[in-house]
Amino acid sequence: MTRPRFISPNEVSALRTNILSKLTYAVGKDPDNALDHDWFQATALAARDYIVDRWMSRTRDAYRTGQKRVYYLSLEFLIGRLLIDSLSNLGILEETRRALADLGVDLERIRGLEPDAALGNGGLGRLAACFMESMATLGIASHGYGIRYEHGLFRQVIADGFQLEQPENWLDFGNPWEFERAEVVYEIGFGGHVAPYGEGDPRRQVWTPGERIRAVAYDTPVIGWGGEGANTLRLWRARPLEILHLETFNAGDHVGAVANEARAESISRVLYPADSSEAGQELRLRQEYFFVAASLADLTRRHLKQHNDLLSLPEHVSIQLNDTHPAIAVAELMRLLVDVHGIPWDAAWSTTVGTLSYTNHTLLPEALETWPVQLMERLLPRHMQIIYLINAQFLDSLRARGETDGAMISYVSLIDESQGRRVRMGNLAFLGSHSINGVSGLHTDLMRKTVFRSLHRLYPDRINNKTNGITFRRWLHQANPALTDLLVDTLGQGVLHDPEKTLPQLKPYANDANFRERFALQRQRNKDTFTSLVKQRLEIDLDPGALFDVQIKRIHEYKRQLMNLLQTIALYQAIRDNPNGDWTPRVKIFAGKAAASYHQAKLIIKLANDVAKVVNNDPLTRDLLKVVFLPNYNVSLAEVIIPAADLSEQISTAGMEASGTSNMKFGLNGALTIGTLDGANVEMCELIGEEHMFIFGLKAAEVEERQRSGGISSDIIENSPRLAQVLSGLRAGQFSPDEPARYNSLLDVLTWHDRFLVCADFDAYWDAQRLVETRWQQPDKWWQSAVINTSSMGWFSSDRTIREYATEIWRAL
Ligand code: 26V
Repeated sequence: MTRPRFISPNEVSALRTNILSKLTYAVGKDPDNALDHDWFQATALAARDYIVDRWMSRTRDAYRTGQKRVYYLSLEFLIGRLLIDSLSNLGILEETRRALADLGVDLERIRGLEPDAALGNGGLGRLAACFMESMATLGIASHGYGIRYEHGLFRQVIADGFQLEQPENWLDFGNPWEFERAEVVYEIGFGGHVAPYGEGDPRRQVWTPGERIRAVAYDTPVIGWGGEGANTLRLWRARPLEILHLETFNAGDHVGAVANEARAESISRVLYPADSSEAGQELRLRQEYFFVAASLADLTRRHLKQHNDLLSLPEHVSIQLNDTHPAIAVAELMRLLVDVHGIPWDAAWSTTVGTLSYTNHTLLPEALETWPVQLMERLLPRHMQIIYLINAQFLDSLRARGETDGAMISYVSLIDESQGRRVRMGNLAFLGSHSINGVSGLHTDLMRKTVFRSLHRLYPDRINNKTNGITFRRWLHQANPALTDLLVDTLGQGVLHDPEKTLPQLKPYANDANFRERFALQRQRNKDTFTSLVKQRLEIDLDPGALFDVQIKRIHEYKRQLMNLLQTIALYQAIRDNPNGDWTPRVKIFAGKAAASYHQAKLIIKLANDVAKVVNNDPLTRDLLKVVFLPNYNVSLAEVIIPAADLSEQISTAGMEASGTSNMKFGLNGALTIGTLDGANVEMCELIGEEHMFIFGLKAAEVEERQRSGGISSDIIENSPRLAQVLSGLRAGQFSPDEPARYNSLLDVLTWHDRFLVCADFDAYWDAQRLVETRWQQPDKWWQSAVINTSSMGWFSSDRTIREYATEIWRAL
């Protein structure tokens, strides 16, 4: 297949020379002694040179044209590996492969040596990474701002079926993609005291922090598709003002002399490995303020250099807050405008609101951020004052409008008085932004009706929807070259450049038996690759002809991996009861990490491993059912699993998954979805057609209705013999003979506090799974649906999502 070319003709030999020269002069190795890792470094550095040329010319253009700038503030960027991404976007992947082959090096072998940049927990962080790539592709002048965590998301090790967390040391061998900017440094303050500025508006104050640290910039260029656009991901590292306290050292206290350093650096030491637990820890708040303060200082400096007036900020700058994690930006921007630059309060407020916009990613009450007022007062005394001022102004305006409903007023207040006094970061982000968006149609609708219902009534134009998307460059071109080749063969190169327009043209091929066969063949190759990976990592033999049924995502009760496992047990019991029945051979594949402190989620991982142990060793079911839990789920593993999946499990309790993005990745790669009408599944269903998916279960409105009755499931269990049998097997220790009571807590929750309605949806899920089998047994129909899935996914390109942000929120295109 011919791939687009973006660089000069003699590229293979030029690349070979460049790689060799990097190996010699940058890595310091002789080709004869170079290890694979050295070759990886040399190749990455050579690729980086090509990126840098474009990056610099893009950066110059952005200055010259005065293009509007977009800043994406996110505590997470789940980037994964960059080598293939960069080569592929530059259009030199095949050329590099050949250049390396000439040097006796296999690109496939060295690509696996790059550590994943796992600077995120899950969907929210991966979305930020997809967005960065799309913004570069669309030529939007943007910066991502975040933290350069020394340790990304923990490495998950499974020992005796339990999750253990180990530190992830992604920087151990250096990071060839980044540039340290030792000269781009800002001082960040904490604590201290606040005093009036002097005469004039008392709302202007002077903050004297009691503690200061430094934020140092590290830049990673992000190259867009076609190598045209390139933007910057600027991550901050925390450093002490003074590394070594010489007096202390000289006095003989050698450890105390570097205490400063340890305290400052702890801020960028590690990514918070939870995606929904009670926030409230001081270090997390320090992280949030640290990166927001550094980013705002940096972007206002850049703005002033070009426009020398901060009142024009909204005209030239858009700042997108990725969830409430950077919401302190509302108070920090006010502080910069009012205290530092002397701008009158009201003008500062409209500048702030005109510049900021906020994306909400969850409605789960336990994941909505609030901070204790006391902690805020201690760590960020000036910001707390500003928050009080914003609140007072807001509540006064409500009273002036004649609002008298006390319950409503206390609900929209920035201060939650119900459980100790806490600052509601969601309300702060809402008031300080001109746009508040959800990430799927259903989610946005629920935002208007639930968490933000009162604020929505007060500001009916602010909430809007931007359904998530994924970058096809990573999730199709790189992850699934076999399918990509087939699509290019069939539809031409246009499918690479403009899949939104071109992919729908694939639809008629669903009825072409010859095409379906080719489509099934690429899947089979991916399944073979995955089968060898499982054999190599877990010593489990899979039948590559079986139906590969996959659920990979963070482990969370609302995502209902437990419901999937209970089904697996039900199926196992049913096969055992009738081993000669007409069963469809299946492999149930799971992967995902649980927050270290999330007990129930960790127990679900243990259950998956316990079930696997029993099922995989039962000679009666051996050829029909296998269960696999792959340790250490990350972006790179997803890139191997998704192209090999036949069935995608998207089975969250309706109304709880804001969007989901793996649902889109699976659909694009031609897997069929079994799922609830939740998040972006709803839009997928509209575009793909319900007949090509397996939709089941309670709808969001029904969930809400049923939850009001309290989550007692004993009657449901009584009326479902299949579920009852599963639960009594578990209760009797069928999967934990060494500790029969191991799952009692899970069972009790299911029976008496089934908040996620696992029991209520169990039978409907069983029936949907039987329809899956019926379809699988008719390959023509299965592959017809698979092709229709792929052909319908063009709209879910993150280019579409970013175009919507750019035109409707940022006004940057
Ligand atoms: C919350 C917290 C709170 C405690 C400290 C650490 C932490 C880290 C992350 C979060 C945010 C969780 C929200 C989230 O990840 N939402 C996911 O966003 C995806 C992209 O929009 C979306 O597809 C998923 O449905 C949604 O769950």
